[in-house]
Amino acid sequence: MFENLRAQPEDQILKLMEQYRADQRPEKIDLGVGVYRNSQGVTPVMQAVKSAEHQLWESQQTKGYTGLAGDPAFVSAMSDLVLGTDLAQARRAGAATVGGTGAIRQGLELIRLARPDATVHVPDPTWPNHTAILQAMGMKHRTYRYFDTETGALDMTGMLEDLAAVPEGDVVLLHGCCHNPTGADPSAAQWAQIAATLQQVNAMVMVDIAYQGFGDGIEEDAAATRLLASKLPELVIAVSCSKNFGLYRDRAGAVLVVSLSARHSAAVQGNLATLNRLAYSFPADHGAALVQMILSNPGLRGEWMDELTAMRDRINTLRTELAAALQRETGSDRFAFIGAQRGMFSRLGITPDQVDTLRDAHAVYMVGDSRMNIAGLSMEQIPTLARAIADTCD
Ligand code: PLP
Ligand code: TYF
Repeated sequence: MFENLRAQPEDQILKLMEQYRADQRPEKIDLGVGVYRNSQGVTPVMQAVKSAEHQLWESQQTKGYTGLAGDPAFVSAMSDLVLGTDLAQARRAGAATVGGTGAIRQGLELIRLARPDATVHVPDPTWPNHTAILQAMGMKHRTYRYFDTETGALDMTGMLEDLAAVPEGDVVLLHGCCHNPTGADPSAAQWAQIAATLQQVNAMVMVDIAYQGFGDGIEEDAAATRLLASKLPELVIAVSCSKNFGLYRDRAGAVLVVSLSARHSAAVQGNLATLNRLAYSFPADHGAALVQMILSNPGLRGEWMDELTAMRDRINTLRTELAAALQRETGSDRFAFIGAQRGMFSRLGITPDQVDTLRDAHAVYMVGDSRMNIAGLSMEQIPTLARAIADTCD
């Protein structure tokens, strides 16, 4: 029967990761997969995570099953981290998932159960997995304008026009902060306009938030999601702990749902538990347990916040320095947006051929759409990178 299988399209980001590993040139620079690296090029286990693991090893009495929605204490801690404490608890539901990707999948499954015919509107561009998952699920989807490739900034006019035309009951997917792949986020004032438009059209909104704490801070990066939760009757949120807790392979994440009333929340909660059961019964708990311990222990939480701040500061310093180096090398402000944007990613705005040249001639690896993972850089690599980019773009 397996002769019937067709080859699946590869994930371009993960393919690039393999290519980079195989490259023997010592000067190679990896701006591909979205993984944070410190100044030594290492993706570290955070100290707060190490401490929590130590404590967990000492205190954990059982590895017996949690619940279908995972440990409620983890979900509640994540809910407060993302939504704050103002929103009524009775309107909240949620489940632990297998990473942020699992949260996206379960959130979309929930939406499909509630409204099988809805079209999901995603930003152009978006994280390629969004479209791949929607495609695999057979859900209708289309894009809304988001990014101005000329200026490297948000296309606010286009975005608002497209969102205003979303049919009632359709789904709009937004990146809560640190947009992947562009690094272009709406300002607070723009988020207010977006929220007002979504209210008007009565769309079902889903927020994907995978980089809380990587932009301007834990509270700042959650502001847009909290605004939407305060204005809209319903909201689905897919949260990842991969980046901000450095738990990539432990697969910690949560799907959070805000609904109109306690009655709706109970129905949502039951459906989320069933969706987990149908996919993998119980979600993984090790990473979730660490996150729950860190968030509920003031000492660990403080340590985690400090480490996260250092990561954010490093990325933002790299942004400033790279923008300045590119200004010097090119004698233009063409790449100034890199300094102003937030999160791991920016799109350089060069052609696929130029991306190939950077890889072949300069051992610089970035995704084909010219997305760079700024967090993959070291300060020492900036002059070389800026020269290679200036060379290639001449
Ligand atoms: N959403 C976005 C926009 C991402 O970039 C990622 C990638 O890490 C995720 C969700 C989910 O990541 P994970 O499944 O590793 O938690
Ligand atoms: O966009 C990125 O690079 C990260 C990591 O299938 C990632 O979000 C990339 C591809 C993928 C899963 C995670």
